[in-house]
Amino acid sequence: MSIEKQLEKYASSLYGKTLKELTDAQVYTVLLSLVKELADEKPEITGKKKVYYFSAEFLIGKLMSNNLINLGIRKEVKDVLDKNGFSLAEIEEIENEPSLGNGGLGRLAACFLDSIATLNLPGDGVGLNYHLGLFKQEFKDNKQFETPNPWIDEHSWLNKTNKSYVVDYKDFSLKSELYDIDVLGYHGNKNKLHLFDIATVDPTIVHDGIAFDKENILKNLTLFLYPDDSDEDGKKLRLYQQYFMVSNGAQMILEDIKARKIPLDHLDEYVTIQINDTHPSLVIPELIRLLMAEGMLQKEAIAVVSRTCAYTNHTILAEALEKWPMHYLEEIVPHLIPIIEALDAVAFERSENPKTAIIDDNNLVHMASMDIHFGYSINGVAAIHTDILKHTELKDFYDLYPKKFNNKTNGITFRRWLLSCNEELTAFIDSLIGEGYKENADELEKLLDFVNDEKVLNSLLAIKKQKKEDLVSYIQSKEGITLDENAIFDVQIKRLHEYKRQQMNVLYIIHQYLEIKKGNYPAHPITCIFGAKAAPAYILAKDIIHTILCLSQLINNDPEVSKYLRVVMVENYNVTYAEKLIPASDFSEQISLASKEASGTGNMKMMLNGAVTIGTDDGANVEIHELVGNDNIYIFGADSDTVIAHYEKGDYHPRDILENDPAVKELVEFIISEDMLKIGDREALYRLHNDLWDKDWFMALLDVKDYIATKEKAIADFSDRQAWAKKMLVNIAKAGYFSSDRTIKQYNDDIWKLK
Ligand code: CRA
Repeated sequence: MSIEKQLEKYASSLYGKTLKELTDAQVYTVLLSLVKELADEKPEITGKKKVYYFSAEFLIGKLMSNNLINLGIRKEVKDVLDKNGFSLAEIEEIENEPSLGNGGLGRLAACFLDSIATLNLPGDGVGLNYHLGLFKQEFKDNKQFETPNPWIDEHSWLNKTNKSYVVDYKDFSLKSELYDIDVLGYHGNKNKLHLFDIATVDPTIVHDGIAFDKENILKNLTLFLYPDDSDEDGKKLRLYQQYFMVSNGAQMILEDIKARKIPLDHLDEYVTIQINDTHPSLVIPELIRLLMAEGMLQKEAIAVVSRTCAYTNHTILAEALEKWPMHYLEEIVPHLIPIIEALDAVAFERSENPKTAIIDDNNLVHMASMDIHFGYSINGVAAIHTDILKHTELKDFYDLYPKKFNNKTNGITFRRWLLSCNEELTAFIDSLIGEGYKENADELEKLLDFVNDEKVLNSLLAIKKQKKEDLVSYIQSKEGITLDENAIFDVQIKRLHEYKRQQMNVLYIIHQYLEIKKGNYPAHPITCIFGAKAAPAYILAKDIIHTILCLSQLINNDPEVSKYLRVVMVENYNVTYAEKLIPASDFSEQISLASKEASGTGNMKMMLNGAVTIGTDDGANVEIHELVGNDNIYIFGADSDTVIAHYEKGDYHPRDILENDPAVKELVEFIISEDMLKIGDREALYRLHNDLWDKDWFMALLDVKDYIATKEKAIADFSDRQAWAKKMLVNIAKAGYFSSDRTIKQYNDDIWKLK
């Protein structure tokens, strides 16, 4: 049956109408039903061994466009809809975005599932079905407020299964429900994303933004992703969630293994569990416990699990490496404690070094330590990050287990971050080098043949302009702010964190503003675009958002300045917004303090869409730098060795810089100037200002002058349009390395060894 006939069939069975007579929302539902039916018919990927990617986050984004691409029917569907008076783009807007992740880590998990299925490897995701996801961000009085994001409709991609397990806590047991989402690879073969849930969860307990009773586990367990963990109850809820996820996942795996009549002591020949950061680490003691309940000796269970689990570290920020107080475990999962104590004893036998202990002197249980002792692989997510883990952060572990450590530089799925979000660029690349790069991303290098082809370069510029125009109208409709597509679009989009240094970009904007006021205009008009959510309890991050929004108000309303400089922070930055912003970016802001950004993946997405990076030698920027060479990237700032030495010596004092450098001081003082205090909240502005004087933990003032000078150079270079287009082309051509297909192939070759 043709796509058109099948759509008509659903239009008739669901609504008793013809396609033409439907509303947009009904067309969406009809399309969803069809795609789910087609996905259902696709074969599940099978094989002897399977990887289970355990992750507290899967930031999958809207799925319609990607599923259409991966089923190979997007063009046909678009034509049928056109013919019937609908626009596929508008229909796709209707889908709610599931916000099941905070940022890079969750989005990476989603890209990985896409690539695992595309490479035809058996591999499923295991996570939680948060009903309200991550909070939705709203701006009021230039400040962030949080509200729930209910994304689950009557019609969604979730398929309820009949699987269910009992998860025991100290004082009660919970019965799980399992929802699956089909994960289609580029050729349509499929794996599953398993999202566990409970029936009793109750969104009506949420009030005043995202407040709720944190002790009512029956009602709140799967309400939110990472609810406010600034107080005791929030932390405990997180532990309840983590254990729920891993116990369900482990039970599901063992059920399958037993059904296949595989002896449990051979588990590792059939299963690998990839532990995505420390949130799923309790799977180690839980799996040991379950194997022992099946009659296995503890020693043997520890050995089998150690051959089954592998751990990925995503950060060196100490506060993000989870440590659970023993008394929480006593209160919530006491049955794991004897196992964790046994693991601690084994670790102690291997090394008496207190730095590699699982249970420390303060009775905190270190999740990463458990993963490293009892996992068979430990990987970082970019070359520099893995190096820092080996030689600094996890040095004592590396000395103990040098062979376990390996690097897997992150990647992104080109299906979403090029084919789906930038059809124009995709079609143009197809016309130049054919479609082989869609299977083998390295073929993008063929674009280098055109590096001196004026016509090709002009077309690249024209496509960028088109995507900027699209973004201008999107921002106009969403934010009510008018932008000019002829300005440079200078884009910093990522979670708000001091280490990512949005505050340094703020100082750049202040510099530019003051220069314009003095009559020194930039070589080209520039528009600084931000997108970022701050954790609800992260006060300084919220102060930075406030400062950006105040600057935006001040600058955009000043006709003299706004000719040259505009500032916009988009509300509720999410995957959908990223898909609009990335194709329209000229400058890719990747300005973390060197050594602090494990990898970054936005940097890869922007490069692939022809943005040029302004960045520090940090995370995957280092590898981008190596690939594109000095002429096609703007690198600045202190390197990671210098930064690490500052931390070790404790010799960085922002006050010294401010007292000796009036130019830098002028920028910081502007935060509490009359102009700003008129618009903003005195307390918030002073808090950021004072932090920059007294602490500046992520050393924005160390790099700010170099940053400003580098950006000025980039702005001047931008005016030579042909030369700039060459940089764009080289960036696109060299982006192939960052395909998550490459990353997943490496995970499989080195760690999972499936097929
Ligand atoms: N915040 C890192 O900081 C990295 C992603 C994915 C992060 C990023 O640099 O690209 O992971 N770390 O590897 C993290 O979440 C808990 O640690 C991130 O998303």
